[in-house]
Amino acid sequence: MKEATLVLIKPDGLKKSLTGNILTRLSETKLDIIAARIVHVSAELAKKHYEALTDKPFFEDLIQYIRGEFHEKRKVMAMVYYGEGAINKVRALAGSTNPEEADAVSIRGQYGRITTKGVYENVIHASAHKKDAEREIKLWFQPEEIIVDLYSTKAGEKRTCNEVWAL
Ligand code: IDP
Ligand code: MG
Repeated sequence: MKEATLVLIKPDGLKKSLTGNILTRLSETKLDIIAARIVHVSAELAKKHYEALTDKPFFEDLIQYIRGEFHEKRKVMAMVYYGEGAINKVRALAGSTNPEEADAVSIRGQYGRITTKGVYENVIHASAHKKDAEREIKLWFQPEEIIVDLYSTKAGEKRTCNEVWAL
């Protein structure tokens, strides 16, 4: 069955000019990109995204990291990949959470590092399972930004593109 997964190129990936390399690696999966945007990450979005890790000792650093506070690039590239086994395919290519333990040819193994402060700068995020993927995609994207109707929406809630722009 086709499924969707959220991929983020984290601020270290953007600062290191790795966007092209990461997209090329991800294209090995033959999955489709069905949504993409560059996001300035608010504290609220960062905390919601990582809400399961609130109690971890590294949580505050993690929020600063994903918001780009350790890098000049205060932005993240968010994408939705879609296709058969998308979640596991992207996780496998991403590699282990700890970049020093990640397979050397995985994306995190190739490009990640642990800073002297102990932050895992592991270059990308990839949803871990279906429930997480749905929760995360709904956090980072509006329905009209995704070209496949993944999840049901409230009736009449779809907006047209030009509504908010001044003429
Ligand atoms: P995942 O990104 O591989 O799904 P999670 O356990 O969900 O891993 O953790 C989210 C993010 O928090 C990681 O990608 C990494 O940036 C950071 N992180 C996880 N564990 C540690 C740790 O032990 N020390 C420092 N940072 C960590
Ligand atoms: Mg996770």
